Amino acid sequence: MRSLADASLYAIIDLGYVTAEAGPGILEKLITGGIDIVQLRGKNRTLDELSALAEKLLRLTMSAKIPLIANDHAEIAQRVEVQGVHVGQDDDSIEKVRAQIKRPIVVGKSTHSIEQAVAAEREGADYIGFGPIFSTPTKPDYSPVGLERIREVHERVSIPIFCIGGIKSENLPSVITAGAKRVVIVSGLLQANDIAGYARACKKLLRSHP
Ligand code: 3NM
Repeated sequence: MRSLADASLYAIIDLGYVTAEAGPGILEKLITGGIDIVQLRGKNRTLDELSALAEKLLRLTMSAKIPLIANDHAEIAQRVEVQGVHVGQDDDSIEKVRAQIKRPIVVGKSTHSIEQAVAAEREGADYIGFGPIFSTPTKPDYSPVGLERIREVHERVSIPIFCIGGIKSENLPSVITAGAKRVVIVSGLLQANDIAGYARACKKLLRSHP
């Protein structure tokens, strides 16, 4: 299984962009393009629906040896052997999620400021999302943190940091130049005409700036 330390490109199967039926086919393309880790995100979907899809996605991620992370719901990780759970600022604490799951799992947390990033590391997160870097329709109610904070968060936090929010292949070089080593790309990947090619191009940019 690929480790977080070796991961630079994080994709999300977001049911705001793709249907559950299309999810596995899209994941295959993302895997072909070389994504390192993937999350299942479906706001306002039932646990039954998300767990059934997680089961299907897990078959693909297991054979590709990359982690599958469930967004928001520790219950999915109780039903399906996903490798991790991602929580937001308003979700359950990391401690509560770990206590709920009887096996070692990865727990990631969304952070939207340097203070939240430092607090998430202290709270025991395995990685953080940091953003939104740019404004994004995928998470419309958040103001962007901006490129300027990227270097600072890397100085203050030592767990893996995945910059997120409005990142596309076009602006990825500016995000990397600002100090990012790892990114999450949602709509850019899911709406690409050639998903595998888009992922491959982003991976190449991330690799060329170790
Ligand atoms: N979380 P896109 S920004 C899911 O800042 C999510 O925590 C964010 O989608 C955060 O790549 C975001 O389409 C949306 O902009 C990312």
